[in-house]
Amino acid sequence: MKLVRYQGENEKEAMLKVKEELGKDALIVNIKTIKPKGFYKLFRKTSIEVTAAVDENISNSNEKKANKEFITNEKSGIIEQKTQNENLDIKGLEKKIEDIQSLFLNQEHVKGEPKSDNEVTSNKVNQIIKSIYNQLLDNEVDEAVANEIIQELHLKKTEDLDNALMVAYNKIIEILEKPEILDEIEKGSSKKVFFIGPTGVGKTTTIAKIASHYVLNQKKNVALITADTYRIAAVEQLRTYANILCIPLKVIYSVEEMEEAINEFQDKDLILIDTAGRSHKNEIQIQELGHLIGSVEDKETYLVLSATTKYKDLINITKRYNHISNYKLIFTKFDETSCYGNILNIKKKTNAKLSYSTFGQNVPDDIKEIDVQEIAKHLLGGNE
Ligand SMILES: Nc1nc2c(ncn2[C@@H]2O[C@H](COP(=O)(O)OP(=O)(O)OP(=O)(O)O)[C@@H](O)[C@H]2O)c(=O)[nH]1
Ligand SMILES: [Mg+2]
Repeated sequence: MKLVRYQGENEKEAMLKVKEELGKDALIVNIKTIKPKGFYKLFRKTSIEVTAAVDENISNSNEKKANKEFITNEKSGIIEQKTQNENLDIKGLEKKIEDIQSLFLNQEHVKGEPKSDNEVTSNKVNQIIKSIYNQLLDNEVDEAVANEIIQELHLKKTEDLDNALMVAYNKIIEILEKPEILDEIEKGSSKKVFFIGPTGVGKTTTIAKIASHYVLNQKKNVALITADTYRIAAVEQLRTYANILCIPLKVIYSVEEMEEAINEFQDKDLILIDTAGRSHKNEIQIQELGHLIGSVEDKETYLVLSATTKYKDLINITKRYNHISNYKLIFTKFDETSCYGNILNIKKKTNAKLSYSTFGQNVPDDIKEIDVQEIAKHLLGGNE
């Protein structure tokens, strides 16, 4: 009886290998989950290891399949096949193990080639760079941004994967910058905050979450204004939240009414202004919005985007809003995606500060300051 171990991304894949190589006579003796360890875990997914026992006589009768045994490498999770009649030359074996260790760096889905510098870089450094680059592309980081990140690795030329990951991690944190959210609101400061963005991204829900926080936790005087008069339901949606929180709501139809509403709320601590979702394809609507925002002095503006929107669309949306100066970015619907590349891409493209992330429909709980460390880790393969 001989014990052989196989690894796969999931149980099905590992079992398939057992079946293919050992046939139906193999007896499964153990199935375990292999969790990646150390900083390497940023890079590797959990895998499944199946240990199978097979009768050597039976397996030897199956010529091609049975004359193979498998050695696995804990670190790489890659399975190397070795024929039994190969002699156990120690040097050859050591070389093989080295090869296996470096193999994990050659990911299966090579999407593109990272730009390399002109200087001679060792093979190992190149492998590390390539694997980080591919990891970033897997998370939908734009090629130009991924190249900027790995540029740092070319400079550092580190042959240590942990170090390389730290360098990439720090570079991502540097690009994402420290987020800025509505912080302490001074009493009576009548801070005016606009929420703009495409239809259905979660502007009104986000306003409700922020209003709830300041009313319930910070005991501030909050007022709401809505310029979203395109849909009756939109006004009613905000009125419902205003009623629950016992705060005033003004519906405005023009720039003049906006001025009046702001005057009326000048004793408030915080005035949150909802706007109608604008299609980025409708330039006139967006110009009107710009006009409305321009009519209010001393305001903050948040462009609300969904983390689930395609990169191309996000680029077009932000292009449309680029005449609205100094906005910060809120990303909604984090709960509906596991690809965070666009957060980095859009941060880089707009150079706007990041602020909140929302991750569900629950008011007021599903909102927090965007966690840049979490995003950086995720982009490098952690938390998968
Ligand atoms: N899964 C998820 N859904 C969200 C989140 N934020 C908002 N939503 C949902 O998205 C839908 C649209 O939300 P709204 O707040 O009405 O979006 P809006 O941007 O105000 O939409 P318009 O006013 O039509 O432009 C609602 O069903 C919300 O419950 C979030 O973080 N995650
Ligand atoms: Mg709305």
